[in-house]
Amino acid sequence: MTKCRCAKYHCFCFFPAVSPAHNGRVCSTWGNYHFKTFDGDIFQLPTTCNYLLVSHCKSNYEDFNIQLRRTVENNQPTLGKVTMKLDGSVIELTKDGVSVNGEMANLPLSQAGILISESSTYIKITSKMGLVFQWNKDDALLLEIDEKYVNQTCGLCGDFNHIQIYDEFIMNGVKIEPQDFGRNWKISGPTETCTEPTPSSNNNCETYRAACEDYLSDNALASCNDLVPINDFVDACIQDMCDCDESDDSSCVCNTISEYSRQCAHAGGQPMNWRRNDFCNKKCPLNLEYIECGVPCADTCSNSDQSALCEDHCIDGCFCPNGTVLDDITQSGCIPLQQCSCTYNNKTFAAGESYSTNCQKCTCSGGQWTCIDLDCPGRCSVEGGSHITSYDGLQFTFHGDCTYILSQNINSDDFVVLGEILKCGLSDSETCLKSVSLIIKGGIVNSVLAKPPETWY
Ligand SMILES: [Ca+2]
Repeated sequence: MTKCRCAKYHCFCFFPAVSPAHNGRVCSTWGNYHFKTFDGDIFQLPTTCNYLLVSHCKSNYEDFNIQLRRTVENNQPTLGKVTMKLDGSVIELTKDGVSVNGEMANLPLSQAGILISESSTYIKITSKMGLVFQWNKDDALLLEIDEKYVNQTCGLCGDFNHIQIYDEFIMNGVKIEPQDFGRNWKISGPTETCTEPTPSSNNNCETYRAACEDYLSDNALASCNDLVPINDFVDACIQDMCDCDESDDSSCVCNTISEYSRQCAHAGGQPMNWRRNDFCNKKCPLNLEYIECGVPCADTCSNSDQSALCEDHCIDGCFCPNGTVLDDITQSGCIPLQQCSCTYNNKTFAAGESYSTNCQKCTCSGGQWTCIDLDCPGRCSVEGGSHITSYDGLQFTFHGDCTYILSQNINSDDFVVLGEILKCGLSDSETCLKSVSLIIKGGIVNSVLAKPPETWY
């Protein structure tokens, strides 16, 4: 998505960097028990058992190990629990929240090389080892790993050797069915009960092919069709419609089209809004809009240039309409930047309001303070012959025995104030300000014998 800001006669547009295609490093699972391996195979594994999604298995040290389990809620499969071991930390994700090493985490959280953040749509976990995990808090998760792990992974995401089918669904020349492939990566406790996959018995699924092809080659996804072939997603869509218990079959294909749209973004594409009011509609709070391809680093009142610096590819979620930013100060939804409030000393000021300090007056404009300098008298003092307070309020004691510059203009000879601080008692710690001289433009205009008082301002 391109964002433009326009002045009277010209516009300045931001083109968020589109990262190059990296589908080959992405493993995902979504909706009706669908999985896509790093190497691009798409298969279905309808089970609620615990599975190894991916681990770093061909090395002495296991950098990561991710397990997941589906549950069925309201007759729909969803991701119930994901457990990740990332370089020594244990992260558990459920719909109740995220825990790290057994403690519930407040997001965003950054520790031990792991950053966990949350947007309107996704919980995102980034590990400096080269792993990015995103979960849509519902049915879909997506994992992207660095090329350095090529041919070093095990689990339902496959071996990441960049060769489809081998050695996932053909091993040593023998064809392997998805449920047998899945069984290799099942990790379930001895006492647990979970449903096992059974091959689909429905034979009339092909009747849905035309509808699925239509959904996936919708005009809004036209730019994606060249980047991500629809064939495998058509097959997943057919399974979705075939298994659908809803009165309206089309409501069962939303997750697969969402996944196609995400894969398109990972391939460097920009899916347009394919959802309609009566088809896979998603609601957003306040006046945010659901957009298929929005800049993930959204501009806000307190940080209005984030999107221009964003290097991540677009994601789906709730975003502010063009020309507005998210009001993260008074939480009023999306507003034009010019209407943004500002904060100072934990107080909120509306656009146009101002505050003044001794030396400046600041006015809230577009979420930022615009300040002008005011004439402000500075004051320093020497008291009791040795107690000095600087212009900035620093107090110290100084026992001198000479003439000192008390203050002068650094860059010009506009003025110099000299003070003669001398011993005036029996001990070294008794000093008096004997005289003060004010020199303006190089000439002594006043020389004062300071007795009494022994105080000068
Ligand atoms: Ca492979």
